[in-house]
Amino acid sequence: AASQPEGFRLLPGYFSRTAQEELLETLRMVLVDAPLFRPVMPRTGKPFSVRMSNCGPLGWVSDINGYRYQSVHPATGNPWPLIPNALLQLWRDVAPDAREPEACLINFYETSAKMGLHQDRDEETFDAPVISVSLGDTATFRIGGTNRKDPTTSLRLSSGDVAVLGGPSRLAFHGIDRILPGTSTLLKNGGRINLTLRRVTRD
Ligand code: MD5
Ligand code: FE
Repeated sequence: AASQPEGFRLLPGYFSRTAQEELLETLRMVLVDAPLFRPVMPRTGKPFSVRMSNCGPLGWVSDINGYRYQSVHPATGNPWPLIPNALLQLWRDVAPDAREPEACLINFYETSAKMGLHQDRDEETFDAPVISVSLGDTATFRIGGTNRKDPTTSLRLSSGDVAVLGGPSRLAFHGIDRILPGTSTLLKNGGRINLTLRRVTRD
């Protein structure tokens, strides 16, 4: 669509049902090591409606002091688990020329959770794309331009879909308006998992 920024690519059904189940099983092990935590907004301390964790050398966290990438889990103090091989393979397939991803943010949405319109700009470099994987219930995703006031378009992200945000779309405003309950049988208790692979440093 006209208001969808250049460089945005949706790859519907990239992961088969079997591949989704295998990835989910691997993620469950990751989340034993690095449990979901509920971040809070800087300054206000207002809790996010999503819970999060990470894998990779760096993980994104938000607390009263700000947003940042750090090498350890905020609650356990342990290094984040390794990024699962299936996700490294995805990155190499979709972004073969980019440096390896350093962070994989794991977002868990209950049916009532959402994510307001924002840009991802806590990374040192925006050269690499952000690559997103959706698992579980379908989400209504909104994406605009690089200015908050730019017009937005809404599209659905379903289980197994991959979204690639490269080029100008790397700094596009985006958010999750709602989760559509009962749209997937992948997660027994419903809800949605989103994985975002990112390059963080310039080294
Ligand atoms: C999600 N996650 O589905 C959303 C959207 C986040 C986040 O926004 O920061 O964890 S995934 C699609 C996405 C991810 C990162 C950047 C952009 C889109 N983008 O630049 O448009 O949990
Ligand atoms: Fe984002």
